[in-house]
Amino acid sequence: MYGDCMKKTIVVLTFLVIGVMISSNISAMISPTFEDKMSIIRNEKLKDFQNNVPLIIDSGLYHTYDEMTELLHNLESNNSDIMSLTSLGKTYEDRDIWMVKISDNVSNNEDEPEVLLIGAHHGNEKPSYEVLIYFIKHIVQNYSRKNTDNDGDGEVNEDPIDGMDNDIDGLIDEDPSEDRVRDVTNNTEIYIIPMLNPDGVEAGIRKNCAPNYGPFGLSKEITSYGVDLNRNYGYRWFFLFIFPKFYFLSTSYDDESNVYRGEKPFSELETKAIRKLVSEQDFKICLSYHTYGKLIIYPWGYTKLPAKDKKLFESIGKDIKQINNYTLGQSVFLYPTIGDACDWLYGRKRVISYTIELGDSHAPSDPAILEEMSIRHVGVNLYICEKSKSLKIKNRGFTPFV
Ligand SMILES: [Ca+2]
Ligand SMILES: [Ca+2]
Ligand SMILES: [Ca+2]
Ligand SMILES: [Ca+2]
Ligand SMILES: [Zn+2]
Repeated sequence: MYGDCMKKTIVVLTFLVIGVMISSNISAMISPTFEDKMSIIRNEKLKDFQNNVPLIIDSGLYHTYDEMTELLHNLESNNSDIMSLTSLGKTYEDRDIWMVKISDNVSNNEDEPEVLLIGAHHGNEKPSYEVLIYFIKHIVQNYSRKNTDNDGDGEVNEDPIDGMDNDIDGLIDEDPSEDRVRDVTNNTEIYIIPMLNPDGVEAGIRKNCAPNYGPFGLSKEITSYGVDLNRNYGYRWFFLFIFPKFYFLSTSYDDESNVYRGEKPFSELETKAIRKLVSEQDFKICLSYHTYGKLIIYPWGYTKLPAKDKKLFESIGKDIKQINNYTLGQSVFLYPTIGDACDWLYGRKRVISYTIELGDSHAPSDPAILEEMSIRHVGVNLYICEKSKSLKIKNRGFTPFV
């Protein structure tokens, strides 16, 4: 009797195990889950962090710092009614950190919702500044242009950049709207820092180029160069000491690491510049552009706990996803980090902040891929500007990190 019962149990269990294996395999084959996608990108990126070789690319496709500087000056002088260009300060290698402001009455600080767009925290992530340069050009080129039938089908602005085929002709976003550009420019204030880390861009490296004096700045000699600027923001800084294993490989206090976070919060000129700007302005939404992985990720990055505004992050995130077709989720599930811009912006001031991980590589060499990515994110940027107008969220009072 006992043996029979055992046999039956084993048979049932075997079928159960096989069933579970088959069904989970099938579901993995049908649609890779969020976690599957994340784990593939995670493994690639964590390996990438170990790689300190500068990124060398053919000239022409991507702007150099000097080319961008010249372009922005030209755009400003030809469009000074809606565009201003200011330096947020110098980097270690004496380059200006340029900030573009776009709005009507651009020299006034009007009572309009403010949006912040940042590129190139990491100097080897080329498209992260190109999409923003493209966006600036799109705005100034379309602002005073009359509504145009871009695709010559007799209708005007029938298919704006929103990821949808609005007029059901089989083409997507083929007739961008000049009115939309005007509306956003007239009714919001857009602050764009296309290249936060110009020293890193010129060197083709992730970090900036400032010297380090040991992990905590205690050495008299230079021990290495560069800080990962997107680990240098002052939020939950001490968690690295409390939970070192949780952040292993993605946030480091080893100054030679590619994800070295700096000797203390805001030790770097570039992050200091952002802190000052954010303390003076009242941003509603921020997009921080990076490469790669085709992701839209939002706080928290330091904990698996959900943010208070998780529902809002998800709902705005889904609208962004509609436009760029990226994967949406909480950033900790890519990998846990401390001191990234979005955790700090949201944690300190409740700015609704997303990291956009563009594309499949740090520097695609196909201009068509870059162009498509840029157009998509013109749509994303316009959308978050529009969204900022109806966003009823009270910013927290600014508390600088102590
Ligand atoms: Ca048009
Ligand atoms: Ca048309
Ligand atoms: Ca269409
Ligand atoms: Ca469309
Ligand atoms: Zn990055």
